[in-house]
Amino acid sequence: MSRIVGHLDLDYFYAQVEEVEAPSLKDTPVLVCVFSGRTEESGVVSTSNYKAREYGIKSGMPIALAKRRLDGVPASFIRMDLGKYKAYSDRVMEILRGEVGVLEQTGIDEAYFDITKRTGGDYANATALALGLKQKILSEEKLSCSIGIGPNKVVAKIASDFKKPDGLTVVRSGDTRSFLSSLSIDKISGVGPKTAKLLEENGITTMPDLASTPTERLEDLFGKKLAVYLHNASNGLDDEPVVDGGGITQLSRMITLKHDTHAVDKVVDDLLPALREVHERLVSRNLFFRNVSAIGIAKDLSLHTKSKTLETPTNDYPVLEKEVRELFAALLPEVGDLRRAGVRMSGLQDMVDQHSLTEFTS
Ligand code: TTP
Ligand code: CA
Repeated sequence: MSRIVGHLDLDYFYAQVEEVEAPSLKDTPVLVCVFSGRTEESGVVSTSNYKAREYGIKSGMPIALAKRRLDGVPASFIRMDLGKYKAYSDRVMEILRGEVGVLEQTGIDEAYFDITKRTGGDYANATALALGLKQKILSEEKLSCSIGIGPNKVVAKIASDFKKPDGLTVVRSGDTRSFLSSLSIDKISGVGPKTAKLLEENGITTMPDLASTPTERLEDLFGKKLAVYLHNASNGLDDEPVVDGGGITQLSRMITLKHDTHAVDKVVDDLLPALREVHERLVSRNLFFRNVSAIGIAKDLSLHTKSKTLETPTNDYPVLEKEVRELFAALLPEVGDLRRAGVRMSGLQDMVDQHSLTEFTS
C-alpha cells in the first residue's frame, strides 16, 4: 500500500479568527499586531488578511510602515490575542483528530497526518477525505484552510502551501518530480535564505539542479544530515513518520448540540451516535482505551475538558458511555450551557498488548 500523508495549514490564521469574530472586517485590510507599548505605533505586524497583503503588508513588518502603506485605506489594526487563537486552534485540531486519528501538530495552525490506512493508499479516497475535512472546519469554525496531500511529509507541506488560501493540492507519488521541478528551492521546509544563498553561490538555483546534485557535493557545503535531506527532498523523497504529539494515539469526535444546554442527559443523548462511531473505530482497529475525556465547548467558545484514567484498559461500549456520562455530570455544573460536545479516548493500546498484560497479571 503506498503511503499517503497530509498537511493542513489554516489560512492567514490570526487575522482570519478576527474576521470570524467580526465578519464586517472581511472586505478591508485586517492586521493583527503586537504592540510594544512605547508609542501608539511601535510594534510589528504578526499577520494580516489577504486584502492587506495586496498592499504589501507582511508578517514582521513594523506597524508604522504598515500604516504608511495603508495610508488613506480603511484598515483594522487589532491587538494580538493568543488565548483566543489557541482556543480556535484546539477546536480545529479536535476536528482534524476526529477525522484522521493520529496527527502531528507542528504549529498553532498546522499539522501533518498519515491517512494511508484510512484511505487504503488510494488518492481518490484521500482527496474526498481532505474535501470533507475542509468543509467540516468551515461549517463548524467558519475557518478556511489549505491542505496538501502527497506520498510523504516534505511533499505534503509544499503542496499545502502551493495554492493558498482555501487550497487543496494533491500530488500523487508518480507526479512528485514534475510537481517540484517548477518550484523554487526555498519551498522545501527548512530551506531559509542562508541555505538558498549558499546553494545559489554554488550554481544550484533550481529544484532540478538540486535534485541532480550528488549528495557528496552537498555534504561539503552543509554536512551529511542536511545534504541527505536536501537531496531527498528535492527528489520528492522523505520517510519521516508522522508522530503523534504525545506519543499516544487518540480517537475523538466532536458534535454541535441540537440546542445549547447544561443538561447531562441532553448532551449525552445528542452525543450517542458520535460515541458509537468512535467506539466502532476503536474496535475495528483492535484497540483498548485507558483514558477517556469529555470535551465541552461553551457558548463563549471556550474549550473545557474532564478526563479519567481507567484502572484497566477496555473496549467495552457500556463502560465508555457510563464514563462519558459521569464526566459530563462533573463538567457541566462548572461550565454551564454547552454549544458543542465531544469525547476523546486516549492511552490506546493494541489488544495484543492487552492479552499479554492479562497473561502476565493472571
Ligand atoms: P503562517 O501559517 O506562517 O501564516 P498565516 O496563517 O498568517 O498565513 P498563510 O498560512 O495564509 O500564509 O503563521 C501562522 C500564524 O503564526 C499567523 O497567523 C500569525 C503567526 N505568525 C507570527 O506571529 N509571526 C510571523 O512572523 C509569522 C510568519 C506568523
Ligand atoms: Ca497558516
